[in-house]
Amino acid sequence: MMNETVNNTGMKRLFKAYETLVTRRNEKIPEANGWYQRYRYPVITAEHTPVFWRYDLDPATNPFMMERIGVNAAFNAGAIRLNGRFLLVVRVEGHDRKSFFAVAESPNGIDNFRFWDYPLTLPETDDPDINVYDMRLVQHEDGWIYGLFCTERRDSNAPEYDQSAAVADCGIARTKDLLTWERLPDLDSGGSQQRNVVLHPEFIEGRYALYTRPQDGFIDSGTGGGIGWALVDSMEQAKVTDEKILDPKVYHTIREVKNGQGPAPLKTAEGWIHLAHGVRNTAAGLRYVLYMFMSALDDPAKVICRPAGYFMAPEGGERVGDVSNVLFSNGWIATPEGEVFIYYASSDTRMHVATSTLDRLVDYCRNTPEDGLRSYASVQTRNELIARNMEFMKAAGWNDIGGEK
Ligand code: M1P
Repeated sequence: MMNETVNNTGMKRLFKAYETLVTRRNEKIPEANGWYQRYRYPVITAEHTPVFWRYDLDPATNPFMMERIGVNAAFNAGAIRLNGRFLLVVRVEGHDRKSFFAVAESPNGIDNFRFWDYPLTLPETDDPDINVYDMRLVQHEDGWIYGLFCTERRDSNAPEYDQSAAVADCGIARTKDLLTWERLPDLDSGGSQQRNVVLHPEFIEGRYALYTRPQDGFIDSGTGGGIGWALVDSMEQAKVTDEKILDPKVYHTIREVKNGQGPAPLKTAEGWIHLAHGVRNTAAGLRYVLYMFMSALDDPAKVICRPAGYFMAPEGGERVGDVSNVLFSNGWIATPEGEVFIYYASSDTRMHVATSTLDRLVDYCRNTPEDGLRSYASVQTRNELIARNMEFMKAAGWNDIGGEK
């Protein structure tokens, strides 16, 4: 009786704390650069997973009110807007290191995200996945919503003593409602490993188009790498026969080690805008940042604008987590009004949102200078801006500190 009272009180406290967390209003943090606005609070964390996913609520079987199945992190979410609802397919990772997918829904896209009662039941293939993660959701013009994700299995060629060698492939599933999923065969990519494979939302020359990321090893991209492009005849037996790199890794840039397409690109009147992640090495380990580029409307594989450097990099608390110094995005949503919700994860731990508009992102892609790839060229590019501004300030009668005379 004593135990039961303590337990019920404790459980009520847990539920109350949970409600306070998931109903907390988010607040914009003003950004100076005009590209986007960050928000004060992460939109989804491990603590946003329902209490009843983690605790046995029955005092008879859980007299000490202990957590039974812990959740370690909630990150790298795919995103889609369906019937006006903002839906994320979140990568939830248990204490057992296994990731699984779960849908979280919000009425406004910036706060009040709640998970659906059960995680997503993803069917297996004949060769069961050991771990699945990082789903990209695409409403394709064929009428299906596709979820492309990484499926990871132990490398069967590795010697027994090596229990970390893995193989990454692209898993494919489709749905109409995010509730019932049909699993299709994994992408046949002819022997190379694949992560960060993304389906383009429209047919190209009557075929399905994939952004790929061929790599030699599980972590290192080796001779592979770069964002690739492949046309496939069917998603039911998807097979890469011809792949070209549309956005390569480049020495001394934010994507010199590897890169990967983020979510599927957004269509605008001026071209397809892409969000991607770029990885460089540092003495403190790999650093993942987000960058953008634009490709031609009539040929999404032809890059027409390459703004230099990063669009978003980890800041403040975003810098720290299970894999520190990482920003990663595999989901964004554009509304019919042209607002863009960029969902990004920090340090493989939690989800955030930043908001922008299609107009701003197009302007960013069109007018941010390209990387000159040398310090000298960077100075020249900056000097051109300074010189134009000097002329402007002179003509406008501004003094040299920018104040009006
Ligand atoms: O740990 C950072 C990221 O590493 C991988 O991304 P990539 O294949 O580009 O290196 C993925 O495991 C991703 O989930 C993770 O966030």
